[in-house]
Amino acid sequence: MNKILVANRGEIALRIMRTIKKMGIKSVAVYSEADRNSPHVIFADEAICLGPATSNQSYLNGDKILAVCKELGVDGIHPGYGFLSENAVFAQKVEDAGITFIGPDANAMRIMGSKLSAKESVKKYNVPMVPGIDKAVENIDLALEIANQIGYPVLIKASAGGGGKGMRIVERAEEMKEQMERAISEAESSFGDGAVFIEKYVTSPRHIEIQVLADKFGNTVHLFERECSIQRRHQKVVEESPSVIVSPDMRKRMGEAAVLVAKSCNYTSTGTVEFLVDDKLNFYFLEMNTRLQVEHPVTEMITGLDLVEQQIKIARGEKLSFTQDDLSINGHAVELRVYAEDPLNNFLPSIGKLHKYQKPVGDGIRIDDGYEEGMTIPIYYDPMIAKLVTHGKDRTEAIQKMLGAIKNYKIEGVSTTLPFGTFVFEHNAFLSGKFDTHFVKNYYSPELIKEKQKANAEIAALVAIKFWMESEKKLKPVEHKSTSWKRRLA
Ligand code: MV4
Repeated sequence: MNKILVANRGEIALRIMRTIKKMGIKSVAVYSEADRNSPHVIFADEAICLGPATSNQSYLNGDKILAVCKELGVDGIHPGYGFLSENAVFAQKVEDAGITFIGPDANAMRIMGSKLSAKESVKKYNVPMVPGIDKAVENIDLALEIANQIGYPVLIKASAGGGGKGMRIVERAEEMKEQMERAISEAESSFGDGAVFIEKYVTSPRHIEIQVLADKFGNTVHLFERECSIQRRHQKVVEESPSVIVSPDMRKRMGEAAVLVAKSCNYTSTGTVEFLVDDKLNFYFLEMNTRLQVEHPVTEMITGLDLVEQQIKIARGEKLSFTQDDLSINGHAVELRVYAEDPLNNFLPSIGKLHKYQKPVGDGIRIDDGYEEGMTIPIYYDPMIAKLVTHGKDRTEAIQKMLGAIKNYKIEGVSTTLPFGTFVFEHNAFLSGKFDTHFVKNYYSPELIKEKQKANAEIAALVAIKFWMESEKKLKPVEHKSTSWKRRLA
């Protein structure tokens, strides 16, 4: 592979190109009119404008991207995350054009892209799944029968769904009809696929996922877990590895289950197998994400591997150079997603110019970002500014480094989730490890940050007064002199 096009923008495009450069391969950036001056465009060896800012006219325009590849002699495409990364039709077109798609093949993407076909694929293996039905349900009577068998509450899920869309909790039989109809119509309008199924609702789960890596020779390993329970509205905010609740034995069992999920669809490249974990530490396979994920840096920090480098090596037909037994966890890593959102105002997007943008530096601090001081956060895309990742010898050290790094991260011009990060990393539930996917809903209110900012402002005022009084003392001799000087004049 001599030239790779990165079909993405922002921090992930830049992060992928850094590895491409490190491997001595040429990089091609594509960009929209809104991203003309972005770091990923400047960093690339070549860059082509795809069109107007809206994603449909730029980063989602697969045919235009393929035309660019032909023109520039590109032989590999890295899709990053989001945009075209999990589009099986695009992956197939790329392969048909004789270009290497740096990711799994279209067939694995198709199977895992539908939750029902994912369940079907995994069924033959001994992978625990949430009690429920693995077929599309349309009939209310059948739905009621299933719910009676597994017991309320149940959850109706869209097969094509993602991000909780089309998901409905049903507490009692009387609610079934209405919730089924809503779920089906929401699935229909959001995904063009009205297929829904029913599962037992796990009320306070943790979200723990396993990173897998598979080459084209049937070698599949896992790179341990990431704890991703701290999220709001299905948007992850904090991730860490390892998870405090996962014992070596549980890690081994979850890892083996994840490898089986990958093998069930002949998976290649990096992928993530998501599990729900209940309060008794039972884990259940949820779905598989067939892309490089946003939170992959925490896994890189604890394994020492470069996941993009691994993806490229696998794509060009190399065997994994290590086995499961060669892998181990080194220390602990935590990640905070820094969004241009206002945690004091319901996390509303806070678009605008980065008047000040100064990053913390230090041992064990990694920042993946795609902006520089003076740049404007465009309204057209995800409002994530950066990922702040810290690594320490243990969890306490990683968290301490994170709190210090947040303090030294100076962003002005837009509101960010940095103060929310401080809230999480200082919170007792987080520190003790006793939290689940309801953390934000259960513990967070903007008042808690406001009160703290007020207290900090009061401390700052007191410190200022103290300094003022001290400087007054020091000034006194000067005053005295000036008085005598005046007296002398007189
Ligand atoms: C669940 C669940 C409880 N029980 N399934 C949400 C998005 C989708 N990927 C899966 N999700 C869930 N599935 C059963 N049977 C709770 C959630 C869920 C959730 C999962 C992971 C991370 C955050 C979440 C927030 C709310 C609900």
